[in-house]
Amino acid sequence: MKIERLELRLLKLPLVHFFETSFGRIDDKHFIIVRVDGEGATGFGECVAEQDPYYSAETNETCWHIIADFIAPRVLGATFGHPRELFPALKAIRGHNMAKAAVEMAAWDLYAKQRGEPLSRVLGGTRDRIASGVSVGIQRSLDDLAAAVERELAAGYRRIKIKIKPGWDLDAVEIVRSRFGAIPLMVDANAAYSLADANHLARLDPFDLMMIEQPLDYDDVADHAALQRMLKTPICLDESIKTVGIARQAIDAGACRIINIKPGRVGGFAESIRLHDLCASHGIPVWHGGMLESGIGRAANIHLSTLPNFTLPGDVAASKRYFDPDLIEPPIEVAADGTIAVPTAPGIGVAICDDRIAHATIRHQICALD
Ligand code: OSB
Ligand code: MG
Repeated sequence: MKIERLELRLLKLPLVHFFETSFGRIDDKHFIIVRVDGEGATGFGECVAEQDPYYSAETNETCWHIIADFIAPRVLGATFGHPRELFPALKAIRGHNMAKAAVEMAAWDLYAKQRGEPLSRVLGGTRDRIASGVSVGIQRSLDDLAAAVERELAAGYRRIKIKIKPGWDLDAVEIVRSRFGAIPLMVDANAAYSLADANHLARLDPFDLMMIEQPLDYDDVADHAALQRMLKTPICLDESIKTVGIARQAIDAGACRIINIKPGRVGGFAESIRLHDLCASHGIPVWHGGMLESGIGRAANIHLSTLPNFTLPGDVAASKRYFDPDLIEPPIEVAADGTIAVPTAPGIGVAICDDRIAHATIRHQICALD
C-alpha cells in the first residue's frame, strides 16, 4: 500500500441539538477529514479532535499542524505492507494520537478498499450488527432530561448514558430511574470530580448503574483505583486511557472494571485492537465511545465495534441525532431493536457526499510528493 496524496479539510457542521458536558456546550462541530489516495483507491479518516483542548489536549489546530508538518512527510510515498505498520512508523512523534489516528484510519479504509473487503473483516470483526447506546448531554432542566431519555428509549436504544457534573448528578439519575425503571443506565462525568467527592459519588451506588465513566482527572489512574475500592458501581475509564500501556497499569491497579475504546484517543485502529485484546485477556469488557462523529467516523466506529470483546452497547448511534444531513448517504440508522447494521461495501462502506463536504469546508490543504 502506497499513499501518494493526502488531503486535509477542516469542516464546520451544525449539530441538530446542542451537546453539553461537564466542560461546556457546543452547537457546531468543527473537525478535520483526512483523505488519502494511492494506487487508484481513496480512503477517509475523521479526526476526533475538537475546537477546544477540553476533552483532550489536542485541538483541530494542533492536529492540522502535526499532520501537515510531521505525519504527511512520513507517510507520503512510503510503502506499507499493512496499515498496522503506520502507528509504529510515527513513533518519533510523541503523543498527538488523534492526529495519528485520523491518518491511520484513512489508511485502513484505503487498504480495505484496495482489497475489496469491508473494514470490519480486515479489522478482525465477527458481527454483522452492533448494539447501540446513546449519550444524553446535560439539559436545561430535569424535565428536558426526562423528555430526552424518553425519546431515545422510544427510538430503541439499548443503553442510556447521561452526562453528570457536580450539581447535575444525583437528581438527574433519580429522575431517570424513577420515570423509566430498571433500564440499562450509566453516567459519564468527564473528569468533573476529585477523590474528595468519593462519599458523594458512593450515593450513586443504590441506583444500580452499569458504570460510572471517568469520574476523576483525565490523566489519573491512582485516584481511580482508590475510588473503585470505595464504590460498588464499576468505574469505566475514557480520558485516562491514552495508551495501551496506561490501560495495562489501570487494569493492574484496579482503577477500572470496564474500558471505553475510542480509536482517536489511542492512535488508531491498530492500537485499538491491541487495547481490545489486552482487555479481553483480563476479563475487562469494552465498548466503543463516540465523539459526535459525522457519518465517516461513525461508520469506522461501527466496523471496529464488531470485534468480539465489544460486549456492551457503545456511544455509536444514528446519524440523525447529530447532523441533518450527514456527510454520507444513506445516513446511519438504528433499528427498532437498538442495533445498527454493519456496512458491507468495501472499506468504511458508506457513500460520501462530496458536495456536502465541499459546502462544509472552511480550510483545505493538499500534501503531495513534489
Ligand atoms: O466523554 O464520551 C465522551 C462527546 C464528546 C467528547 C467526549 C465524549 C462525548 C460523548 C458523546 O459522550 C458520544 C457520542 O454520542 O458521540
Ligand atoms: Mg466519556
